[in-house]
Amino acid sequence: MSEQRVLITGAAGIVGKLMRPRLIRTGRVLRLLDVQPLEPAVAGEQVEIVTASITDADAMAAACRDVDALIHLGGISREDTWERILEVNIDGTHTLLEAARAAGVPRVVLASSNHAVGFRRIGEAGPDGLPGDSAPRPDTYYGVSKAAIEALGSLYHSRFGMDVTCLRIGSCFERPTDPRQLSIWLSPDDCARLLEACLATEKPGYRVLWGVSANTRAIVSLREAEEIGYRSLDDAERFAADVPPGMVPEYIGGAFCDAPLGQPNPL
Ligand code: 15L
Repeated sequence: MSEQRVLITGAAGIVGKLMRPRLIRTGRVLRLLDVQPLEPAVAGEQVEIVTASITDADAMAAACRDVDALIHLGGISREDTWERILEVNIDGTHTLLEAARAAGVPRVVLASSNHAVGFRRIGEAGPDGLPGDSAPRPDTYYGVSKAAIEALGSLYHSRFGMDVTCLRIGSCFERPTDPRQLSIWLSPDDCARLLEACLATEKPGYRVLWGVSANTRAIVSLREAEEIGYRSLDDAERFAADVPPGMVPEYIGGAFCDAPLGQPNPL
């Protein structure tokens, strides 16, 4: 059987770094791409390193060559000026999807975010939690860009038959650090499980789903993720005693909902 080549953008970012060791598989080559420098491959690691911006069309055309699946984690990961969000997150994703389409990449996973629906009230959907594909209610320009990324994915699926799964990622860090994250934490191991499900499921079509762990204090639905075979094995609750007490916010986006619009967020 031939090797599977998976292109991961944003590989030097928080989630990208957490995924690198977790997505290594026999028979799989990870093509890791970022504007920032990446650690070179260590012995036995089937890894190709590409230093490039997703806004560079020629570089993306080269990066998408011979790729079986694309995991797009790249871009600005928090609030910034409208110009920067537009250029990097929206235009950059368009440039990348165009390159993927031209190269015939059949399967794409797009990192969306809880901030695409940040102004949805916690609990508004009742005990089953907010569905994975609820209509966008962005909390920032960053959140708008995630809604736009989901829309671009939908367009590329409908026009070109590309399989596109958009993940509304909660808080993907080593551990939750505030009360809101106890509800929307995505453990790194669960993130890798979810990505493996996205890579393995047959004919996913176009989907939008939540990327969170099976947290005791869940506020969003795992139904759509479970439909593609995701099974969470983690729960933020085991860290609850270490999380400083505080108010659970009114909205899913938490502090993003109050952050000054269009101002680079230092967090
Ligand atoms: C995100 O979308 C950000 O990329 C990440 O840095 C966190 O802020 C996360 O959301 C969150 O809401 O915790």
